[in-house]
Amino acid sequence: MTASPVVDGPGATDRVYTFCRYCLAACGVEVTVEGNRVTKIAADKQNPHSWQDFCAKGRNAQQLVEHPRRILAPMKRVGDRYVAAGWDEAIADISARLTALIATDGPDTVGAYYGNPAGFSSSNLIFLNGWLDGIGTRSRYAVGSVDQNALHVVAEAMYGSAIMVPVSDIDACDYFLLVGTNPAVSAWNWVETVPGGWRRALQRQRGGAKIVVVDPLRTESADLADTHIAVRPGQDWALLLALVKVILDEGLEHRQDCAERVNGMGELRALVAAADLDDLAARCDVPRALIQDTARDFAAARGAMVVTRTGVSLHLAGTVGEWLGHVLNVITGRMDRPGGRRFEPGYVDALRLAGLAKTPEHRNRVSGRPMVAGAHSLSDLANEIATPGRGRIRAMVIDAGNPVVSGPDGAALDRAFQQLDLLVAIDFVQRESHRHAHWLLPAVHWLERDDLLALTSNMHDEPFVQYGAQAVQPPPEARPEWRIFADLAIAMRTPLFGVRGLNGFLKATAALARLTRRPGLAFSPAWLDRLMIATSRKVNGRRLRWRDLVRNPHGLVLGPREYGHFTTALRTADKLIQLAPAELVARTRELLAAPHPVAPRGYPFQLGNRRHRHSMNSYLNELPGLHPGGRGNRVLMNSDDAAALGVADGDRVSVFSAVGEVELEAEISDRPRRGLLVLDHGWGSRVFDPRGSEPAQSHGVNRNLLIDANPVDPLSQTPALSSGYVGVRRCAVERAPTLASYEV
Ligand SMILES: Nc1nc2c(c(=O)[nH]1)N[C@H]1C(S)=C(S)[C@@H](COP(=O)(O)OP(=O)(O)OC[C@H]3O[C@@H](n4cnc5c(=O)[nH]c(N)nc54)[C@H](O)[C@@H]3O)O[C@H]1N2
Ligand SMILES: Nc1nc2c(c(=O)[nH]1)N[C@H]1C(S)=C(S)[C@@H](COP(=O)(O)OP(=O)(O)OC[C@H]3O[C@@H](n4cnc5c(=O)[nH]c(N)nc54)[C@H](O)[C@@H]3O)O[C@H]1N2
Ligand code: SF4
Ligand SMILES: [Mo]
Repeated sequence: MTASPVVDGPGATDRVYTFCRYCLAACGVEVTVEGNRVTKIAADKQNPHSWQDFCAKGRNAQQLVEHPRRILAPMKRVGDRYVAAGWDEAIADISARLTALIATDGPDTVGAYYGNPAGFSSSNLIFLNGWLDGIGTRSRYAVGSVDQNALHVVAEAMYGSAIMVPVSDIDACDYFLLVGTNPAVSAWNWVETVPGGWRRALQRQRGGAKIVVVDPLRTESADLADTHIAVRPGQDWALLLALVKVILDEGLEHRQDCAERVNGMGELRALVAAADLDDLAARCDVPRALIQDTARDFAAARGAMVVTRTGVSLHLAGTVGEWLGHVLNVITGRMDRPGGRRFEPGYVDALRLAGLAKTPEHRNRVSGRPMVAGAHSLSDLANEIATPGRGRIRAMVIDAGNPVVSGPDGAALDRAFQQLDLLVAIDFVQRESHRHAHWLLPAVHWLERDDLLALTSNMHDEPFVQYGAQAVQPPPEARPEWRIFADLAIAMRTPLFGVRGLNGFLKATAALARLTRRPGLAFSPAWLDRLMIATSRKVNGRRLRWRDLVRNPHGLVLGPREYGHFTTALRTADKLIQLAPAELVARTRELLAAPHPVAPRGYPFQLGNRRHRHSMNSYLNELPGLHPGGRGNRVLMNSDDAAALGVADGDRVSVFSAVGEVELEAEISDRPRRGLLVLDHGWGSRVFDPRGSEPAQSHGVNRNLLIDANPVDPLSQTPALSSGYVGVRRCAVERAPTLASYEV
């Protein structure tokens, strides 16, 4: 299907029903379009799945579409300026330069990084990987190492598939143990779609359910919780292991599930026997009695779930923390039971399809680290570019990402990008990570494209399908990523997906469309969407048809939530949940044997993170409709810590670590626990003006300049993004904001 916006009534004003693709909440939206301009975006109250949810980011989505600095045509760097060029020139130049590099240095010389928004397009990643497969490069980097890798590692080890993610069954839950998540702001999403999740949890609370929030910061979610546990940053693993220990020591486990559904109960018991409750309580700095009460209440609740998210994963022991969250759900019988965590099969068998994709195996030259979930760690990227030798990355494509800001030690990555022979950025505007780009390629916004997110249909908390319809036409020279990768593959004569003949097929359909003047004959990802539906699995006994999508622009709930799919979906050899995978047990023993955490000399604080309701990681925070003050981020300090250092609210302070330093305003509060500074990530990313000559704009500071890329969690390869050690001092003299740590 090409764009077939659903139009409500005749005339110049159209109404298109689609869904927001900024975050996984996937809120249904009603878009009012006048003459190819979006004039209003409202919540789609007729969306049967997500009608309760919507936020200002979705409401203002057209601001990015109409960004005054939007890249409208391919832009080529000439000296220190950019000039607009045509697509033919862009594709010919990029492909010639890549082909020449590969001829001398081999395929791994071409690297790619994709960021979070790439996953919200139905075709972007498929074609990015298809292109990289054709080239044969293993220099693949992704957002996972600064986001959800811990979950992939745990899901692979316990359930046999990196994408077998259990979803929250909120409306039957009586006890929510929320660890390292602030759903009041981030909309209950991290690899699951639970529209209105926080609102629904609060509704359960009004009916008697308990909400426990584990977070070193008293967040908006903690304010409304029944209990707030201010854990020491990075030590959730110790808290969760202690909870598991109390449950097993006191015989509170779900006997039947532990006997019939799991493998590894003996190893788990041996592990907890080796741990001491007082030692664990001291590590996470949570009173022993509170741990015991929490474990008993959790085990006794009728419906209960542990939810672990980025507050758990972005640390050096994040994978163990993530694992123990799953263990707690499994041993108390929460998997696939009302109020716990279900497996939603979705209308396509994503687990099977993911199993078919070939994932390259590779170890990085410099660190020797293998890939996790098909990609290397961002912590490795700067070294792989900067270190000479065969296999060195000399060309990079950044697809929908801002790794200098979202990853650790941005200054080192920025320096490395400057050394590249070729840097290509595919985005709407030129941000911090793109500043050394040789080519800026204009992308298409979700309001400008159709998406069927079939491969994440198993992440919705009820069986649901909606076609993400295009609302407006993109600027004439903007192109969807799939087309850029297909054109590059054709120009480089590298077979897409490594399959000979595919390039020729795409070329032939395009030629036929030109000849017959029927654009619909040219290949487009809509063909894949149709294929997904044609080969979809039955949901609630019913097979989906394409016309169901067309006739239901608000989306279609495909029947009630079902229980009972979890065990059949397991992809482990014995069809059991692997409760105690060897590498996780070994890593936990290592953590137990290590001394208790102490801050290094000179860096007595830990740097926590929070998100802003109106930002999406490093983007949307420059938009005046979302951030009217344009003020940027401030560092939140505990009032006792501030008093001890003589810092007052509004003072300028310098926050520094072994790798960087930033200067910004302090905000004094009793919300963070002592020893914690909280600085939201995503800020301090400049937006450049490649079409004009206006100065770069930026708000706030990039707190990830303070994060050492090493060490990493050995299992997820995630650095200590939310527990790095820092120092803070009051600035002696008032100075204008600086971008001190980048070489400007
Ligand atoms: N300290 C700390 N660091 C963190 C986190 C944290 O909590 N603390 N969170 C981490 C997490 S969870 C994430 S997901 C990452 C995010 O890391 P990234 O994904 O690398 O960064 P984003 O800020 O999401 O930048 C996305 C870029 O994609 C562009 N874009 C948006 N839509 C599209 C599109 O459709 N096509 C194209 N081509 N471009 C598009 C935007 O303009 C923007 O430049 O950051 C991580 N970093
Ligand atoms: N408004 C908004 N919504 C978003 C995003 C956004 O940028 N803005 N990003 C989206 C993305 S990409 C993602 S991945 C999700 C993330 O969703 P969440 O993981 O819920 O993200 P946060 O809101 O950052 O909540 C993480 C919480 O962990 C806490 N924390 C930090 N360190 C620790 C620790 O050691 N232990 C514990 N227990 N807690 C800790 C922080 O204080 C913070 O409150 O949100 C999505 N939704
Ligand atoms: S950004 Fe806001 S409107 Fe868009 S999907 Fe997420 S919560 Fe919904
Ligand atoms: Mo994320």
